[in-house]
Amino acid sequence: MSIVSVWMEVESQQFNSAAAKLSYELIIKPLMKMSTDETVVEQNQEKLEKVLDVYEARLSQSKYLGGEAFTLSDLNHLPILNNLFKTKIKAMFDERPHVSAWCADILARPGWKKVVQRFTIYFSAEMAIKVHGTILSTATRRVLACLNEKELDFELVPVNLGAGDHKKEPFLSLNPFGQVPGFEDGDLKLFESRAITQYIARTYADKGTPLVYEDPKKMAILSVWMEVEAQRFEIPASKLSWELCIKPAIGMVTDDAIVEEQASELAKVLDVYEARLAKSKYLGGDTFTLADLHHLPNINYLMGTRVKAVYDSRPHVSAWCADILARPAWQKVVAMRNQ
Ligand SMILES: N[C@@H](CCC(=O)N[C@@H](CS)C(=O)NCC(=O)O)C(=O)O
Repeated sequence: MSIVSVWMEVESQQFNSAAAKLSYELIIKPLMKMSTDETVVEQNQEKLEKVLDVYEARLSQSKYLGGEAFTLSDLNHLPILNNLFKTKIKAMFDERPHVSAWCADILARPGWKKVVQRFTIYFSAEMAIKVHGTILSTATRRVLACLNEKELDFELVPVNLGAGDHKKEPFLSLNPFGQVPGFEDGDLKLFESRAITQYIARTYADKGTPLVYEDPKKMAILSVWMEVEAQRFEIPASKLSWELCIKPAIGMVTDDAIVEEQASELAKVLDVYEARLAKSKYLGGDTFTLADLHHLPNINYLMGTRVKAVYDSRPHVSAWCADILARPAWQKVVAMRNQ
C-alpha cells in the first residue's frame, strides 16, 4: 500500500499541478470563451514532460503505477488525462511507449467509459449551439454561414414553416415575432439573424475567420456597411428572392411588375457598391467581414435568376460576388440545402 500511496502523491503533487493548468488553459478556458495563455501552456508543458519521463521509466518496470494491479494511483489520473487527450498535449503521451500503453489501458476501463458517456450526453445536450430554422430561409442561412466561418459545431433544428410551427410555442419563446431563425448558445436565446452573427463573431473572436474589427474606427466603417445591407440592399433583394426563387418553388406565380420595380431599386444600391468596391476589396474594409457575409443568402438566390445581369454589369460588384460566394464556409451552407 505504501508504494500505491507514493504514486498517489506523485499524481497529486507532480502530475496534477502541471496537467490541471494545461487542462484549464486548453479545454476549460475555450469553453468559457476565454483566451488561452500560451506562456502558461509552454511552462506547464515543460513540467509535464519531466513528470512523464519518470512515468515512462516506472511503467517500463511495472504494469501500473502503484504495482501490477490497477489502483487509485492510476484512477486519479483519468479525468485530466481524458481532457488532455483532446488537445495537442496528447502527443507528449504518445511519444512515450509505456506511458501511451498505460493511458490506452486505463482510459478503456468500463468504469471510466461510463463516466465519459454520461458526461458527453449531458454536455452535448446542454452546451451545443442550436439554430432553429430551415435551410431555405435566407436569414437562417446567414447564421449558418457565420458559424461555418467560425468553424463552430452546431445543430440545425428544423422548423416546419409549412405547418406554421414558427407561429406556435415552443418556437415563439425563441422569437416572439414568429420568424426563423431562433438561436441558442447554452442558456442564451437570440433572434434576428444579424444580431446573432454579431454575437457569434465577438464571442468566438479567437476561432476561425475574424469577422469584425477591434479598432473602433475600422469597426464603425464596417457597421456602416452592415447597416447599408440591412436598410438598403435587403429590401429589394429579399423582394426579388421571394418573387423569383421562393414563389416558383412553392407553386406561386411571379409578379413581373414587382420584379422590374425592385430590380431597378437594387441597381441603384449596386451603383453605390460598385464605387465602394473600386476602392476597397470588401465592403467593410480590406478583409472579408460580416458586412460581406450578410449579403450571401440573397446574392446566392439572385445569381440563379435574370437579376444576375444587374450584378454582372458592374465589374467590381461581379468580382466581389464571385469571391464571397466561393468561400468554403458558404459552400458548406449551399451543400446543406442539397442534402
Ligand atoms: N429580420 C429577421 C427576418 C427573419 C425572416 O424574415 N425570416 C423569414 C424566413 S427568411 C420567416 O420566418 N418567414 C416566415 C414568416 O414571416 O412567417 C432576421 O434577420 O432574422
